[in-house]
Parts: sequence; structure tokens; C-alpha cells
Amino acid sequence: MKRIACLSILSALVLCAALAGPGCSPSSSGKGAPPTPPNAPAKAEKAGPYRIALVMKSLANEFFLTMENGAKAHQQQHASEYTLTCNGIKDEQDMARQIDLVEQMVAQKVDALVIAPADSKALVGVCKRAQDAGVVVINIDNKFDDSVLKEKGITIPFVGPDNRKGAKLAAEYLAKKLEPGAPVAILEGIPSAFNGQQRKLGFDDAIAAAGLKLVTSQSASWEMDKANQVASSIITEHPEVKALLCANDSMALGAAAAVRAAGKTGQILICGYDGISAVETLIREGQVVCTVQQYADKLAVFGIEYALQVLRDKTTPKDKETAVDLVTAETAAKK
Ligand code: ALL
Repeated sequence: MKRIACLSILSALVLCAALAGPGCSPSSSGKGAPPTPPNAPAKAEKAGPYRIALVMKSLANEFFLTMENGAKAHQQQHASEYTLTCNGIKDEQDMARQIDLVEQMVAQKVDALVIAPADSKALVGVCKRAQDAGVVVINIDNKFDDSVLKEKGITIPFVGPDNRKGAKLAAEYLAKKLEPGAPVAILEGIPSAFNGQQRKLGFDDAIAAAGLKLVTSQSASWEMDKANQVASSIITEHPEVKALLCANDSMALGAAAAVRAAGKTGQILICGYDGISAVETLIREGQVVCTVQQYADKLAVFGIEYALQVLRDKTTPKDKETAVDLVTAETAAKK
């Protein structure tokens, strides 16, 4: 029995390290917190800090590193209240890996799971299983699909921004720099992510309001390399294009490289979404017009605070809308 438990822990450690990459490992922030054997009694029966797991998406994306660092800093200030396990996936689209991670956290009997789901529908089932096992689940960043939640008969509190509003902010600012009728293109996130869908709608709102012409809208799956390829082919197929509206900053980085390679920096305007430092640098250099700061470091912290609230009070908090702010050369200069 002992041997089986040891093997499970060992394989969990190996799997998680492989998935998470550098800087994020099981109990990486759980200062001194020993891993709980799979068959340990439920947390409610023990004294000591709660065990919270943060499950994110691609740790190759600066957005999630910022999120992880924010969560770790919070845990260090509240070390007596909870320990933290951070996990992420390597590939933005690897839903199966993210499902595995949740299952692993449930097997480790964490008290709460704070999750930024890679897909708004595909992760609901495993989160229901987590809830059924007594784990408190809080959804951050990318909202679960309401119809799937309803179908499964569950409620999961959500903490995150109004993505349509945020995307509209960026696109409106960019539109002011273009003539009415100017041809523009959108680089979308993963189509099955609700926040990606909302950002596309926010861009559409601003494009319609400014009378711009949308020549194409294509997914680049949130990824820099994919965005680089997609943007390059858009520039080739639509040489008249005047702007690339990117639904996240990783894709804005890829688009900016494509525009540079085409020798069109400043002629094809770019906006992003996330507020990562790499894009802020490009904004200062005039390669990107604007992005939307969505405070990745605070998102997970709000989710953790919600989880602690549920664990302590046994109440279900309402959804919480978090801030989004436009980042431009002017706002970056004031920093
Ligand atoms: C979203 C986040 C960020 C991020 C993207 C990529 O959920 O809000 O925009 O860049 O995921 O995974």
C-alpha cells in the first residue's frame, strides 16, 4: 500500500514537473508543505493551513508567470492560512493536460482549486468531479460556459474582467489613428475560450463604430509563433491591411515580428491584450499602439481570496468583475 502511495506521489511529481516547466512545481509555493498522500483524510478533518492549487495555462506566456508570481507573493504573506501549489501547461491548447492536472490536484486532496481554464466547456466536467470530491473550485480569467455549467447542475464563482469591454477599449484607441474604411484584420484566441470570443466581439464593436473594414479574422490560438505565421500570410494576402487587432499580447508579439519582417512597422498598427512587459516595451518603441492591462498578478489572488472565503464561511461568493485598463505610449511614459 505504502509502495503504491509512494509511486503515485513520485509519478505525480514527475508528471507535474514535466508539465509545468521551470519555476512551477508541486507545492512550489507551499513553504514546507509536505505532499499529502492520495488516501489522506479530507482537509476538513485536519488542523493547519488550507491547501490551494492554482491551475493555469501556458507558462511560456508572461501573463501566467505574472499570475503565478502574484499568487506566490500573496501566499508568502498568508503562509499561516494556506499553502499553494502552482501548475501550468506547456501548450495553450493542451486541454487534456489541464484536465490531468486537475485530476492530480483532486487526488492530492487539495482543499481548493483556482483555475484559469484553457477551454470554457471541456474543463467543466473535471471541475464537477473536483467539487463532488469536496474541493472548492473558483474559476478565474476565462469564464466557464454558462450552458455547460447549467447542464451539469453546478455553480462555480468567476473572477475576471469583461473581455468585450477591454477589447473595445484597445480597438477604439487604435481606430482613432485610422481613416474610416481602413482595412483591418483580427487575430483571435482559441475559438472555444469564452474570453477569446468576447474579445473578438469587442474588436467587432469598435470596428463597426469607427467604420473600419474587417478583411479577415483568424485564430492564432493565443500563440506567438502561430500569430507570426498568420500575420505574415495576412500581410501577403491583404497588402493593403492597416491594422492587426490581436486578442492577446503573445499574438501581438508574433504580429509585430511579422510586420517588422515585412518592413511595415508604423504602417500596420497593432494592438494587443494582457499588458505584459514585453509588449509595453514595443509600445514604448512605437511597434505596438496599445494593449489592455488585465492585472494577471491580481487575478489569481482574487481567486485565492474567494477560495479562502468559501472554505471559511461555506458561502458562495458572487462573480467578481476585475479591472481592465488601456496601456498606451502615454500611459507607459508616466510609469
Ligand atoms: C487568456 C488570458 C490571456 C492569455 C491567454 C492565453 O485566458 O486572459 O489573454 O494571453 O489566455 O492563454
